[in-house]
Amino acid sequence: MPIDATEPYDADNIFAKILRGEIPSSKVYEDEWAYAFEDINPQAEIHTLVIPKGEYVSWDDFSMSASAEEIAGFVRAVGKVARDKGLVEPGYRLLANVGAHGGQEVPHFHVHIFGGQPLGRMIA
Ligand code: D5M
Repeated sequence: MPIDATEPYDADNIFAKILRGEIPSSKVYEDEWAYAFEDINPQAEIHTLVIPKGEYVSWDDFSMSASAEEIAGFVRAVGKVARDKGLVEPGYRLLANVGAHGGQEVPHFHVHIFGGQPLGRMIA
């Protein structure tokens, strides 16, 4: 079920539980600002999720409420994950679904990294 991007943060959402180590995930990267893990239902050869460690429901919440330091740290982490996976050449795609029309299902802000194959013009 898509979420309402303006809803309050739910500390029991599945990505909050992953961050707390309460449920398992295939971790690929972690630093002070971000945690990255493999998507459980991959839509491309490489499909990795990057989430901020702070409690933000959506891109709207993150971009409007996070500090400049958190935003910079998170953006740098997304770039690092893509580099570490060798995706810069031949390229990759970033996606953030926001709210109901965006098809966002997990109410903790996340960026999808897709790669490992030509992605065409599909929108995930
Ligand atoms: O994308 C939410 C994404 O989160 C979707 O691609 C599946 C993925 N997902 C859901 N539960 C898990 C767990 N437990 N591990 C890894 N990946 C998960 P959205 O942008 O909200 O539609």
